[in-house]
Amino acid sequence: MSKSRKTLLSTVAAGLIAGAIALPASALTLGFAQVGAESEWRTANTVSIKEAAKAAGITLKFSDAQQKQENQIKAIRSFIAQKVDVIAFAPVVTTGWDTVLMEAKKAKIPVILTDRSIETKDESLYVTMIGSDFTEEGRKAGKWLLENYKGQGDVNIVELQGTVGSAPAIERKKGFEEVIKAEPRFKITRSQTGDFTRAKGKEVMEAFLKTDKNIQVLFAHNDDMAIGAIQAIEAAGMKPGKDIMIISIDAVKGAFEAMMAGKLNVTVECNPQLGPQLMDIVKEVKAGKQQPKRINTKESIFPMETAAKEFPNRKY
Ligand code: GYE
Repeated sequence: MSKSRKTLLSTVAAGLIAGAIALPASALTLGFAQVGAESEWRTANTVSIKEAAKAAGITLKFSDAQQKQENQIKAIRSFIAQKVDVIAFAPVVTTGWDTVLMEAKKAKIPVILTDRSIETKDESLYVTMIGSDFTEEGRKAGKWLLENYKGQGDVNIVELQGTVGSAPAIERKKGFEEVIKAEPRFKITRSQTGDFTRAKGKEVMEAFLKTDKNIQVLFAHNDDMAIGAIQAIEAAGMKPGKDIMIISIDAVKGAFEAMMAGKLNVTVECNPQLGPQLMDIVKEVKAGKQQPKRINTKESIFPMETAAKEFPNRKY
């Protein structure tokens, strides 16, 4: 081999090695289709996902569906077209996902569900689901009520449901009803959706109070609706937390403030900080590691009396 040829070859080889060293391990891209920004919980969830992706060195393509399934489906299709490594999403409702998830499967892009579950006959359409046990949250709310309600006679309960057809609305209702049916004097007299927002919670509570003020308990599927309802109760000249006992779910800071003001009686914790766990799973899935079909988050319950002590420790 001529000397110049040799030099050329070794230069090329050195260049290749240097190139390989200089190239960063190609970053994973995650497409995340979020439900929206309907509540304090959701905002904390979004922050957790964005921060965790950054910390994990994962490139995040984030889309906000404004609580509409059609927008989430569009976002998932666009993630498929962009050939992301993994798709994750918090399904706004439980049904209607099979077609788009088949498309992801055909494109060989693994899908992870976060926060909310789906109903499907084909479990192979997603790898795993990370989130809370909403039925258990509903049960905790019901048990707290039965153990802490002191009045005599019939107990009329009004219910503010979450988004129609969403896993947390369906399952929280189910868990709560399962427990209270043990004591027939506890009855849900009115139940309507407040779509997990403060504005709707207020509006629906106003309507409830207009038709019938004989209400002893409010069960709200999230804190934001409870906070909206508190305004409606005050506007009707009643004392929230006293004239009407209020039970809600999430345990966001706004709920702690309401409890410290004596206006909310109890909140059941639902942890929105799913980001770090999701990023770990994204990496493991790409590395081919098997995942359990369901990963539950750990949660607690906070009555009013514990609010001032717990408040400084709250992260969302
Ligand atoms: O409770 C509510 C939010 O899916 C657990 O969605 C989530 C729920 C949460 O809008 O505040």
